[in-house]
Amino acid sequence: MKKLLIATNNKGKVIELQDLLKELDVELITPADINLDLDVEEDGATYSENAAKKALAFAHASGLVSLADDSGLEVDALDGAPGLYSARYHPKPGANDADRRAYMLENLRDKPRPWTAHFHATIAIAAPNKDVQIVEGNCYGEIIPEERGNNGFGYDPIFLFPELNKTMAELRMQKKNRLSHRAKAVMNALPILRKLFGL
Ligand code: ITT
Repeated sequence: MKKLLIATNNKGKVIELQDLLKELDVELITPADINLDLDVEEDGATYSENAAKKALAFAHASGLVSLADDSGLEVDALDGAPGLYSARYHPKPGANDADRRAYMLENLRDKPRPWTAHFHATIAIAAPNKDVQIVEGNCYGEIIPEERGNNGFGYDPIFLFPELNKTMAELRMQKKNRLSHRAKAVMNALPILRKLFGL
């Protein structure tokens, strides 16, 4: 059976990627499935560098074709921050998603609205004896000052799709998985994966 490792330690991403990749006729493996505990230092200057580094590290450690996602939220009023540093956007070590959302809102408080923003995802696919392949996706909306919804993860409760008047956290996963930055990146990744696996 053909196997693809979902090379992330973020549980929210794992759930979404399992759903987004389910139409592909391969067995989806998570790091937990193979007891792989790997923490890759994200010291690249770009999403692509970080995504490639993660995909390669997981591919080497597992011997499996590996798909990694490096993503972030870019807020125009914060000059594109936190961007590449979205997972680490808080001065306090050990901060969680809720702390990061509160910190973002604190930093935006005195800025004029709307606080336009977009999510970005870069996906890297690493396979033995092949160059790493990179694809991307974006999705556009705005940050709102109060949290809404319980679905998803990360910044979802404060990221609004104005045309739907719903936050990312108010959407069912199936809907998020039609609109999100990650969904768009996976759409671009599917032809590459089909070719790699000979499907
Ligand atoms: P891995 O590196 O193990 O994949 P990570 O959480 O460290 O997990 P990133 O370095 O790519 O992943 O950080 C991306 C951060 O951007 C993530 O932790 C969230 O804070 C935010 N983010 C990315 N996609 C998101 C989404 O769909 N919804 C909400 N927040 C998201």
